[in-house]
Amino acid sequence: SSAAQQQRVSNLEKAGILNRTKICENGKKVRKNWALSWTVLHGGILTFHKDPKSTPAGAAGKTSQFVPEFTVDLKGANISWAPKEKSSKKNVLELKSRAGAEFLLQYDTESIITDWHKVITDTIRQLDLE
Ligand code: I3S
Repeated sequence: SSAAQQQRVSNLEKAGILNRTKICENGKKVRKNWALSWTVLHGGILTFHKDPKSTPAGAAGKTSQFVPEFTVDLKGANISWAPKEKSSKKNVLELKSRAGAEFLLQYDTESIITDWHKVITDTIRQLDLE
């Protein structure tokens, strides 16, 4: 992969709050557990941080929101709008990793989820060129 391509991937960065759940792990369905999560895209890796409410430290209102819970390597991943049967929520994206994990990403404000869709799509495309 060229330095120029790596540069283009590292320029694709974003962070914000998303509603997300894992739905599949190693190709096996897992129970949904929707949670609002601090979500960071950096260097072609998407990181979902822990729901602060899910930990004792979080209940105390402190730093657990910065503890990573899941990371997804976007190299070879796939993102699309989720079909209706995947969720009753609106504005749902489906992210599938090459390693066989699947996540749903959701946010009621359309512009927010649309921006994530675009930056994740652009990142996957750049990584495909490497
Ligand atoms: O795909 P499902 O099973 O209908 O997903 C719903 C469940 O995870 C539900 O929790 P329970 O497993 O306790 O029933 C959640 O509360 C719902 O939010 C899930 O569906 P949506 O349509 O919101 O993705």
